[in-house]
Amino acid sequence: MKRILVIGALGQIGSELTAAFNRRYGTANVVAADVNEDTRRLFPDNVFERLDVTDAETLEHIVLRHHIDTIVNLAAMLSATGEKNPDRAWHININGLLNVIRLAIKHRLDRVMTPSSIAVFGPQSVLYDTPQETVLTPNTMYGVTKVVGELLGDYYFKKAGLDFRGIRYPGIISNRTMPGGGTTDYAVEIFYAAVRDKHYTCFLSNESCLPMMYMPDCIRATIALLEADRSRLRHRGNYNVGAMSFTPEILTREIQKHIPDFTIDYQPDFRREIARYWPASVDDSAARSDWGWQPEWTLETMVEDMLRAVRAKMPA
Ligand code: VAH
Repeated sequence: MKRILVIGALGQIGSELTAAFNRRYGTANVVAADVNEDTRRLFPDNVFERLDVTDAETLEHIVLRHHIDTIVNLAAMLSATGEKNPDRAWHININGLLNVIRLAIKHRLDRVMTPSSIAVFGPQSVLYDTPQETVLTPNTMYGVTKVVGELLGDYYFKKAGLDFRGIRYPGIISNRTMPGGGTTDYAVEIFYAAVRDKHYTCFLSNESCLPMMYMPDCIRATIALLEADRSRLRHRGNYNVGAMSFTPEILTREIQKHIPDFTIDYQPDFRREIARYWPASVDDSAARSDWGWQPEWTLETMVEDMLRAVRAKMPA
């Protein structure tokens, strides 16, 4: 693994993963690509390529021009936005991924990584301490595309020897790049509202318990799996990883330890139904045994660090 192409380098995870790759592998070995030109501004020292992941021809030119041997494909339309435009979610999430897979096989790339998500689970899944193996009947197009992505990775691993890796990310909380179009985005928005307004109107209900992870843990898990010894991996694109689980009510009480007069009210929308059939917690024992996963951030330390970072970003 020497030359990494990050597709979706401007996104919530992509922007921080690209920075982490630069620190770990050197900017000369990391090509940042995104459908949005702004990436260039974020990573002035990286080679930047404007790329729509559904454009196979441009993707192939980039892979060949920069001698790419590893692709981390983060391009996806997330759960909430995907429900408003399911056809486009399928097109980006599946046809984009197939372009990456076909190119990786054609040019014998070293490995491909693309996220899965807890969105693969649904009404028939075990939703508490959700196991690695359970019924996957997602109730969003985003979740459907993530199940298909996992199956495609497994299929091409068996049929073509493609080294395909992925993590079922929980909700990711971060303070650099705002998330977009996700159901778990409330857990980021709430910090800005708490600092700015001391009040937040939540689009989920107070008992929507979801697994979450702070971005530093997300980056560490992603790099650990990307670098893991191939022979130790019993799964391909579908490792469960956990760190913490909470409801908006629990998160509110933790924020109130720092902002005592912070208040929340609830005006649930369609995203409550999406969250209803996502796990409250996951069993990540496979990730812990296969590639040494171990979270470092807790609800308490995450809230403290998020408030510190958001306060530093907000005008006094
Ligand atoms: C979403 N943040 O809300 C994403 C994630 C676990 C959910 O995949 O759609």
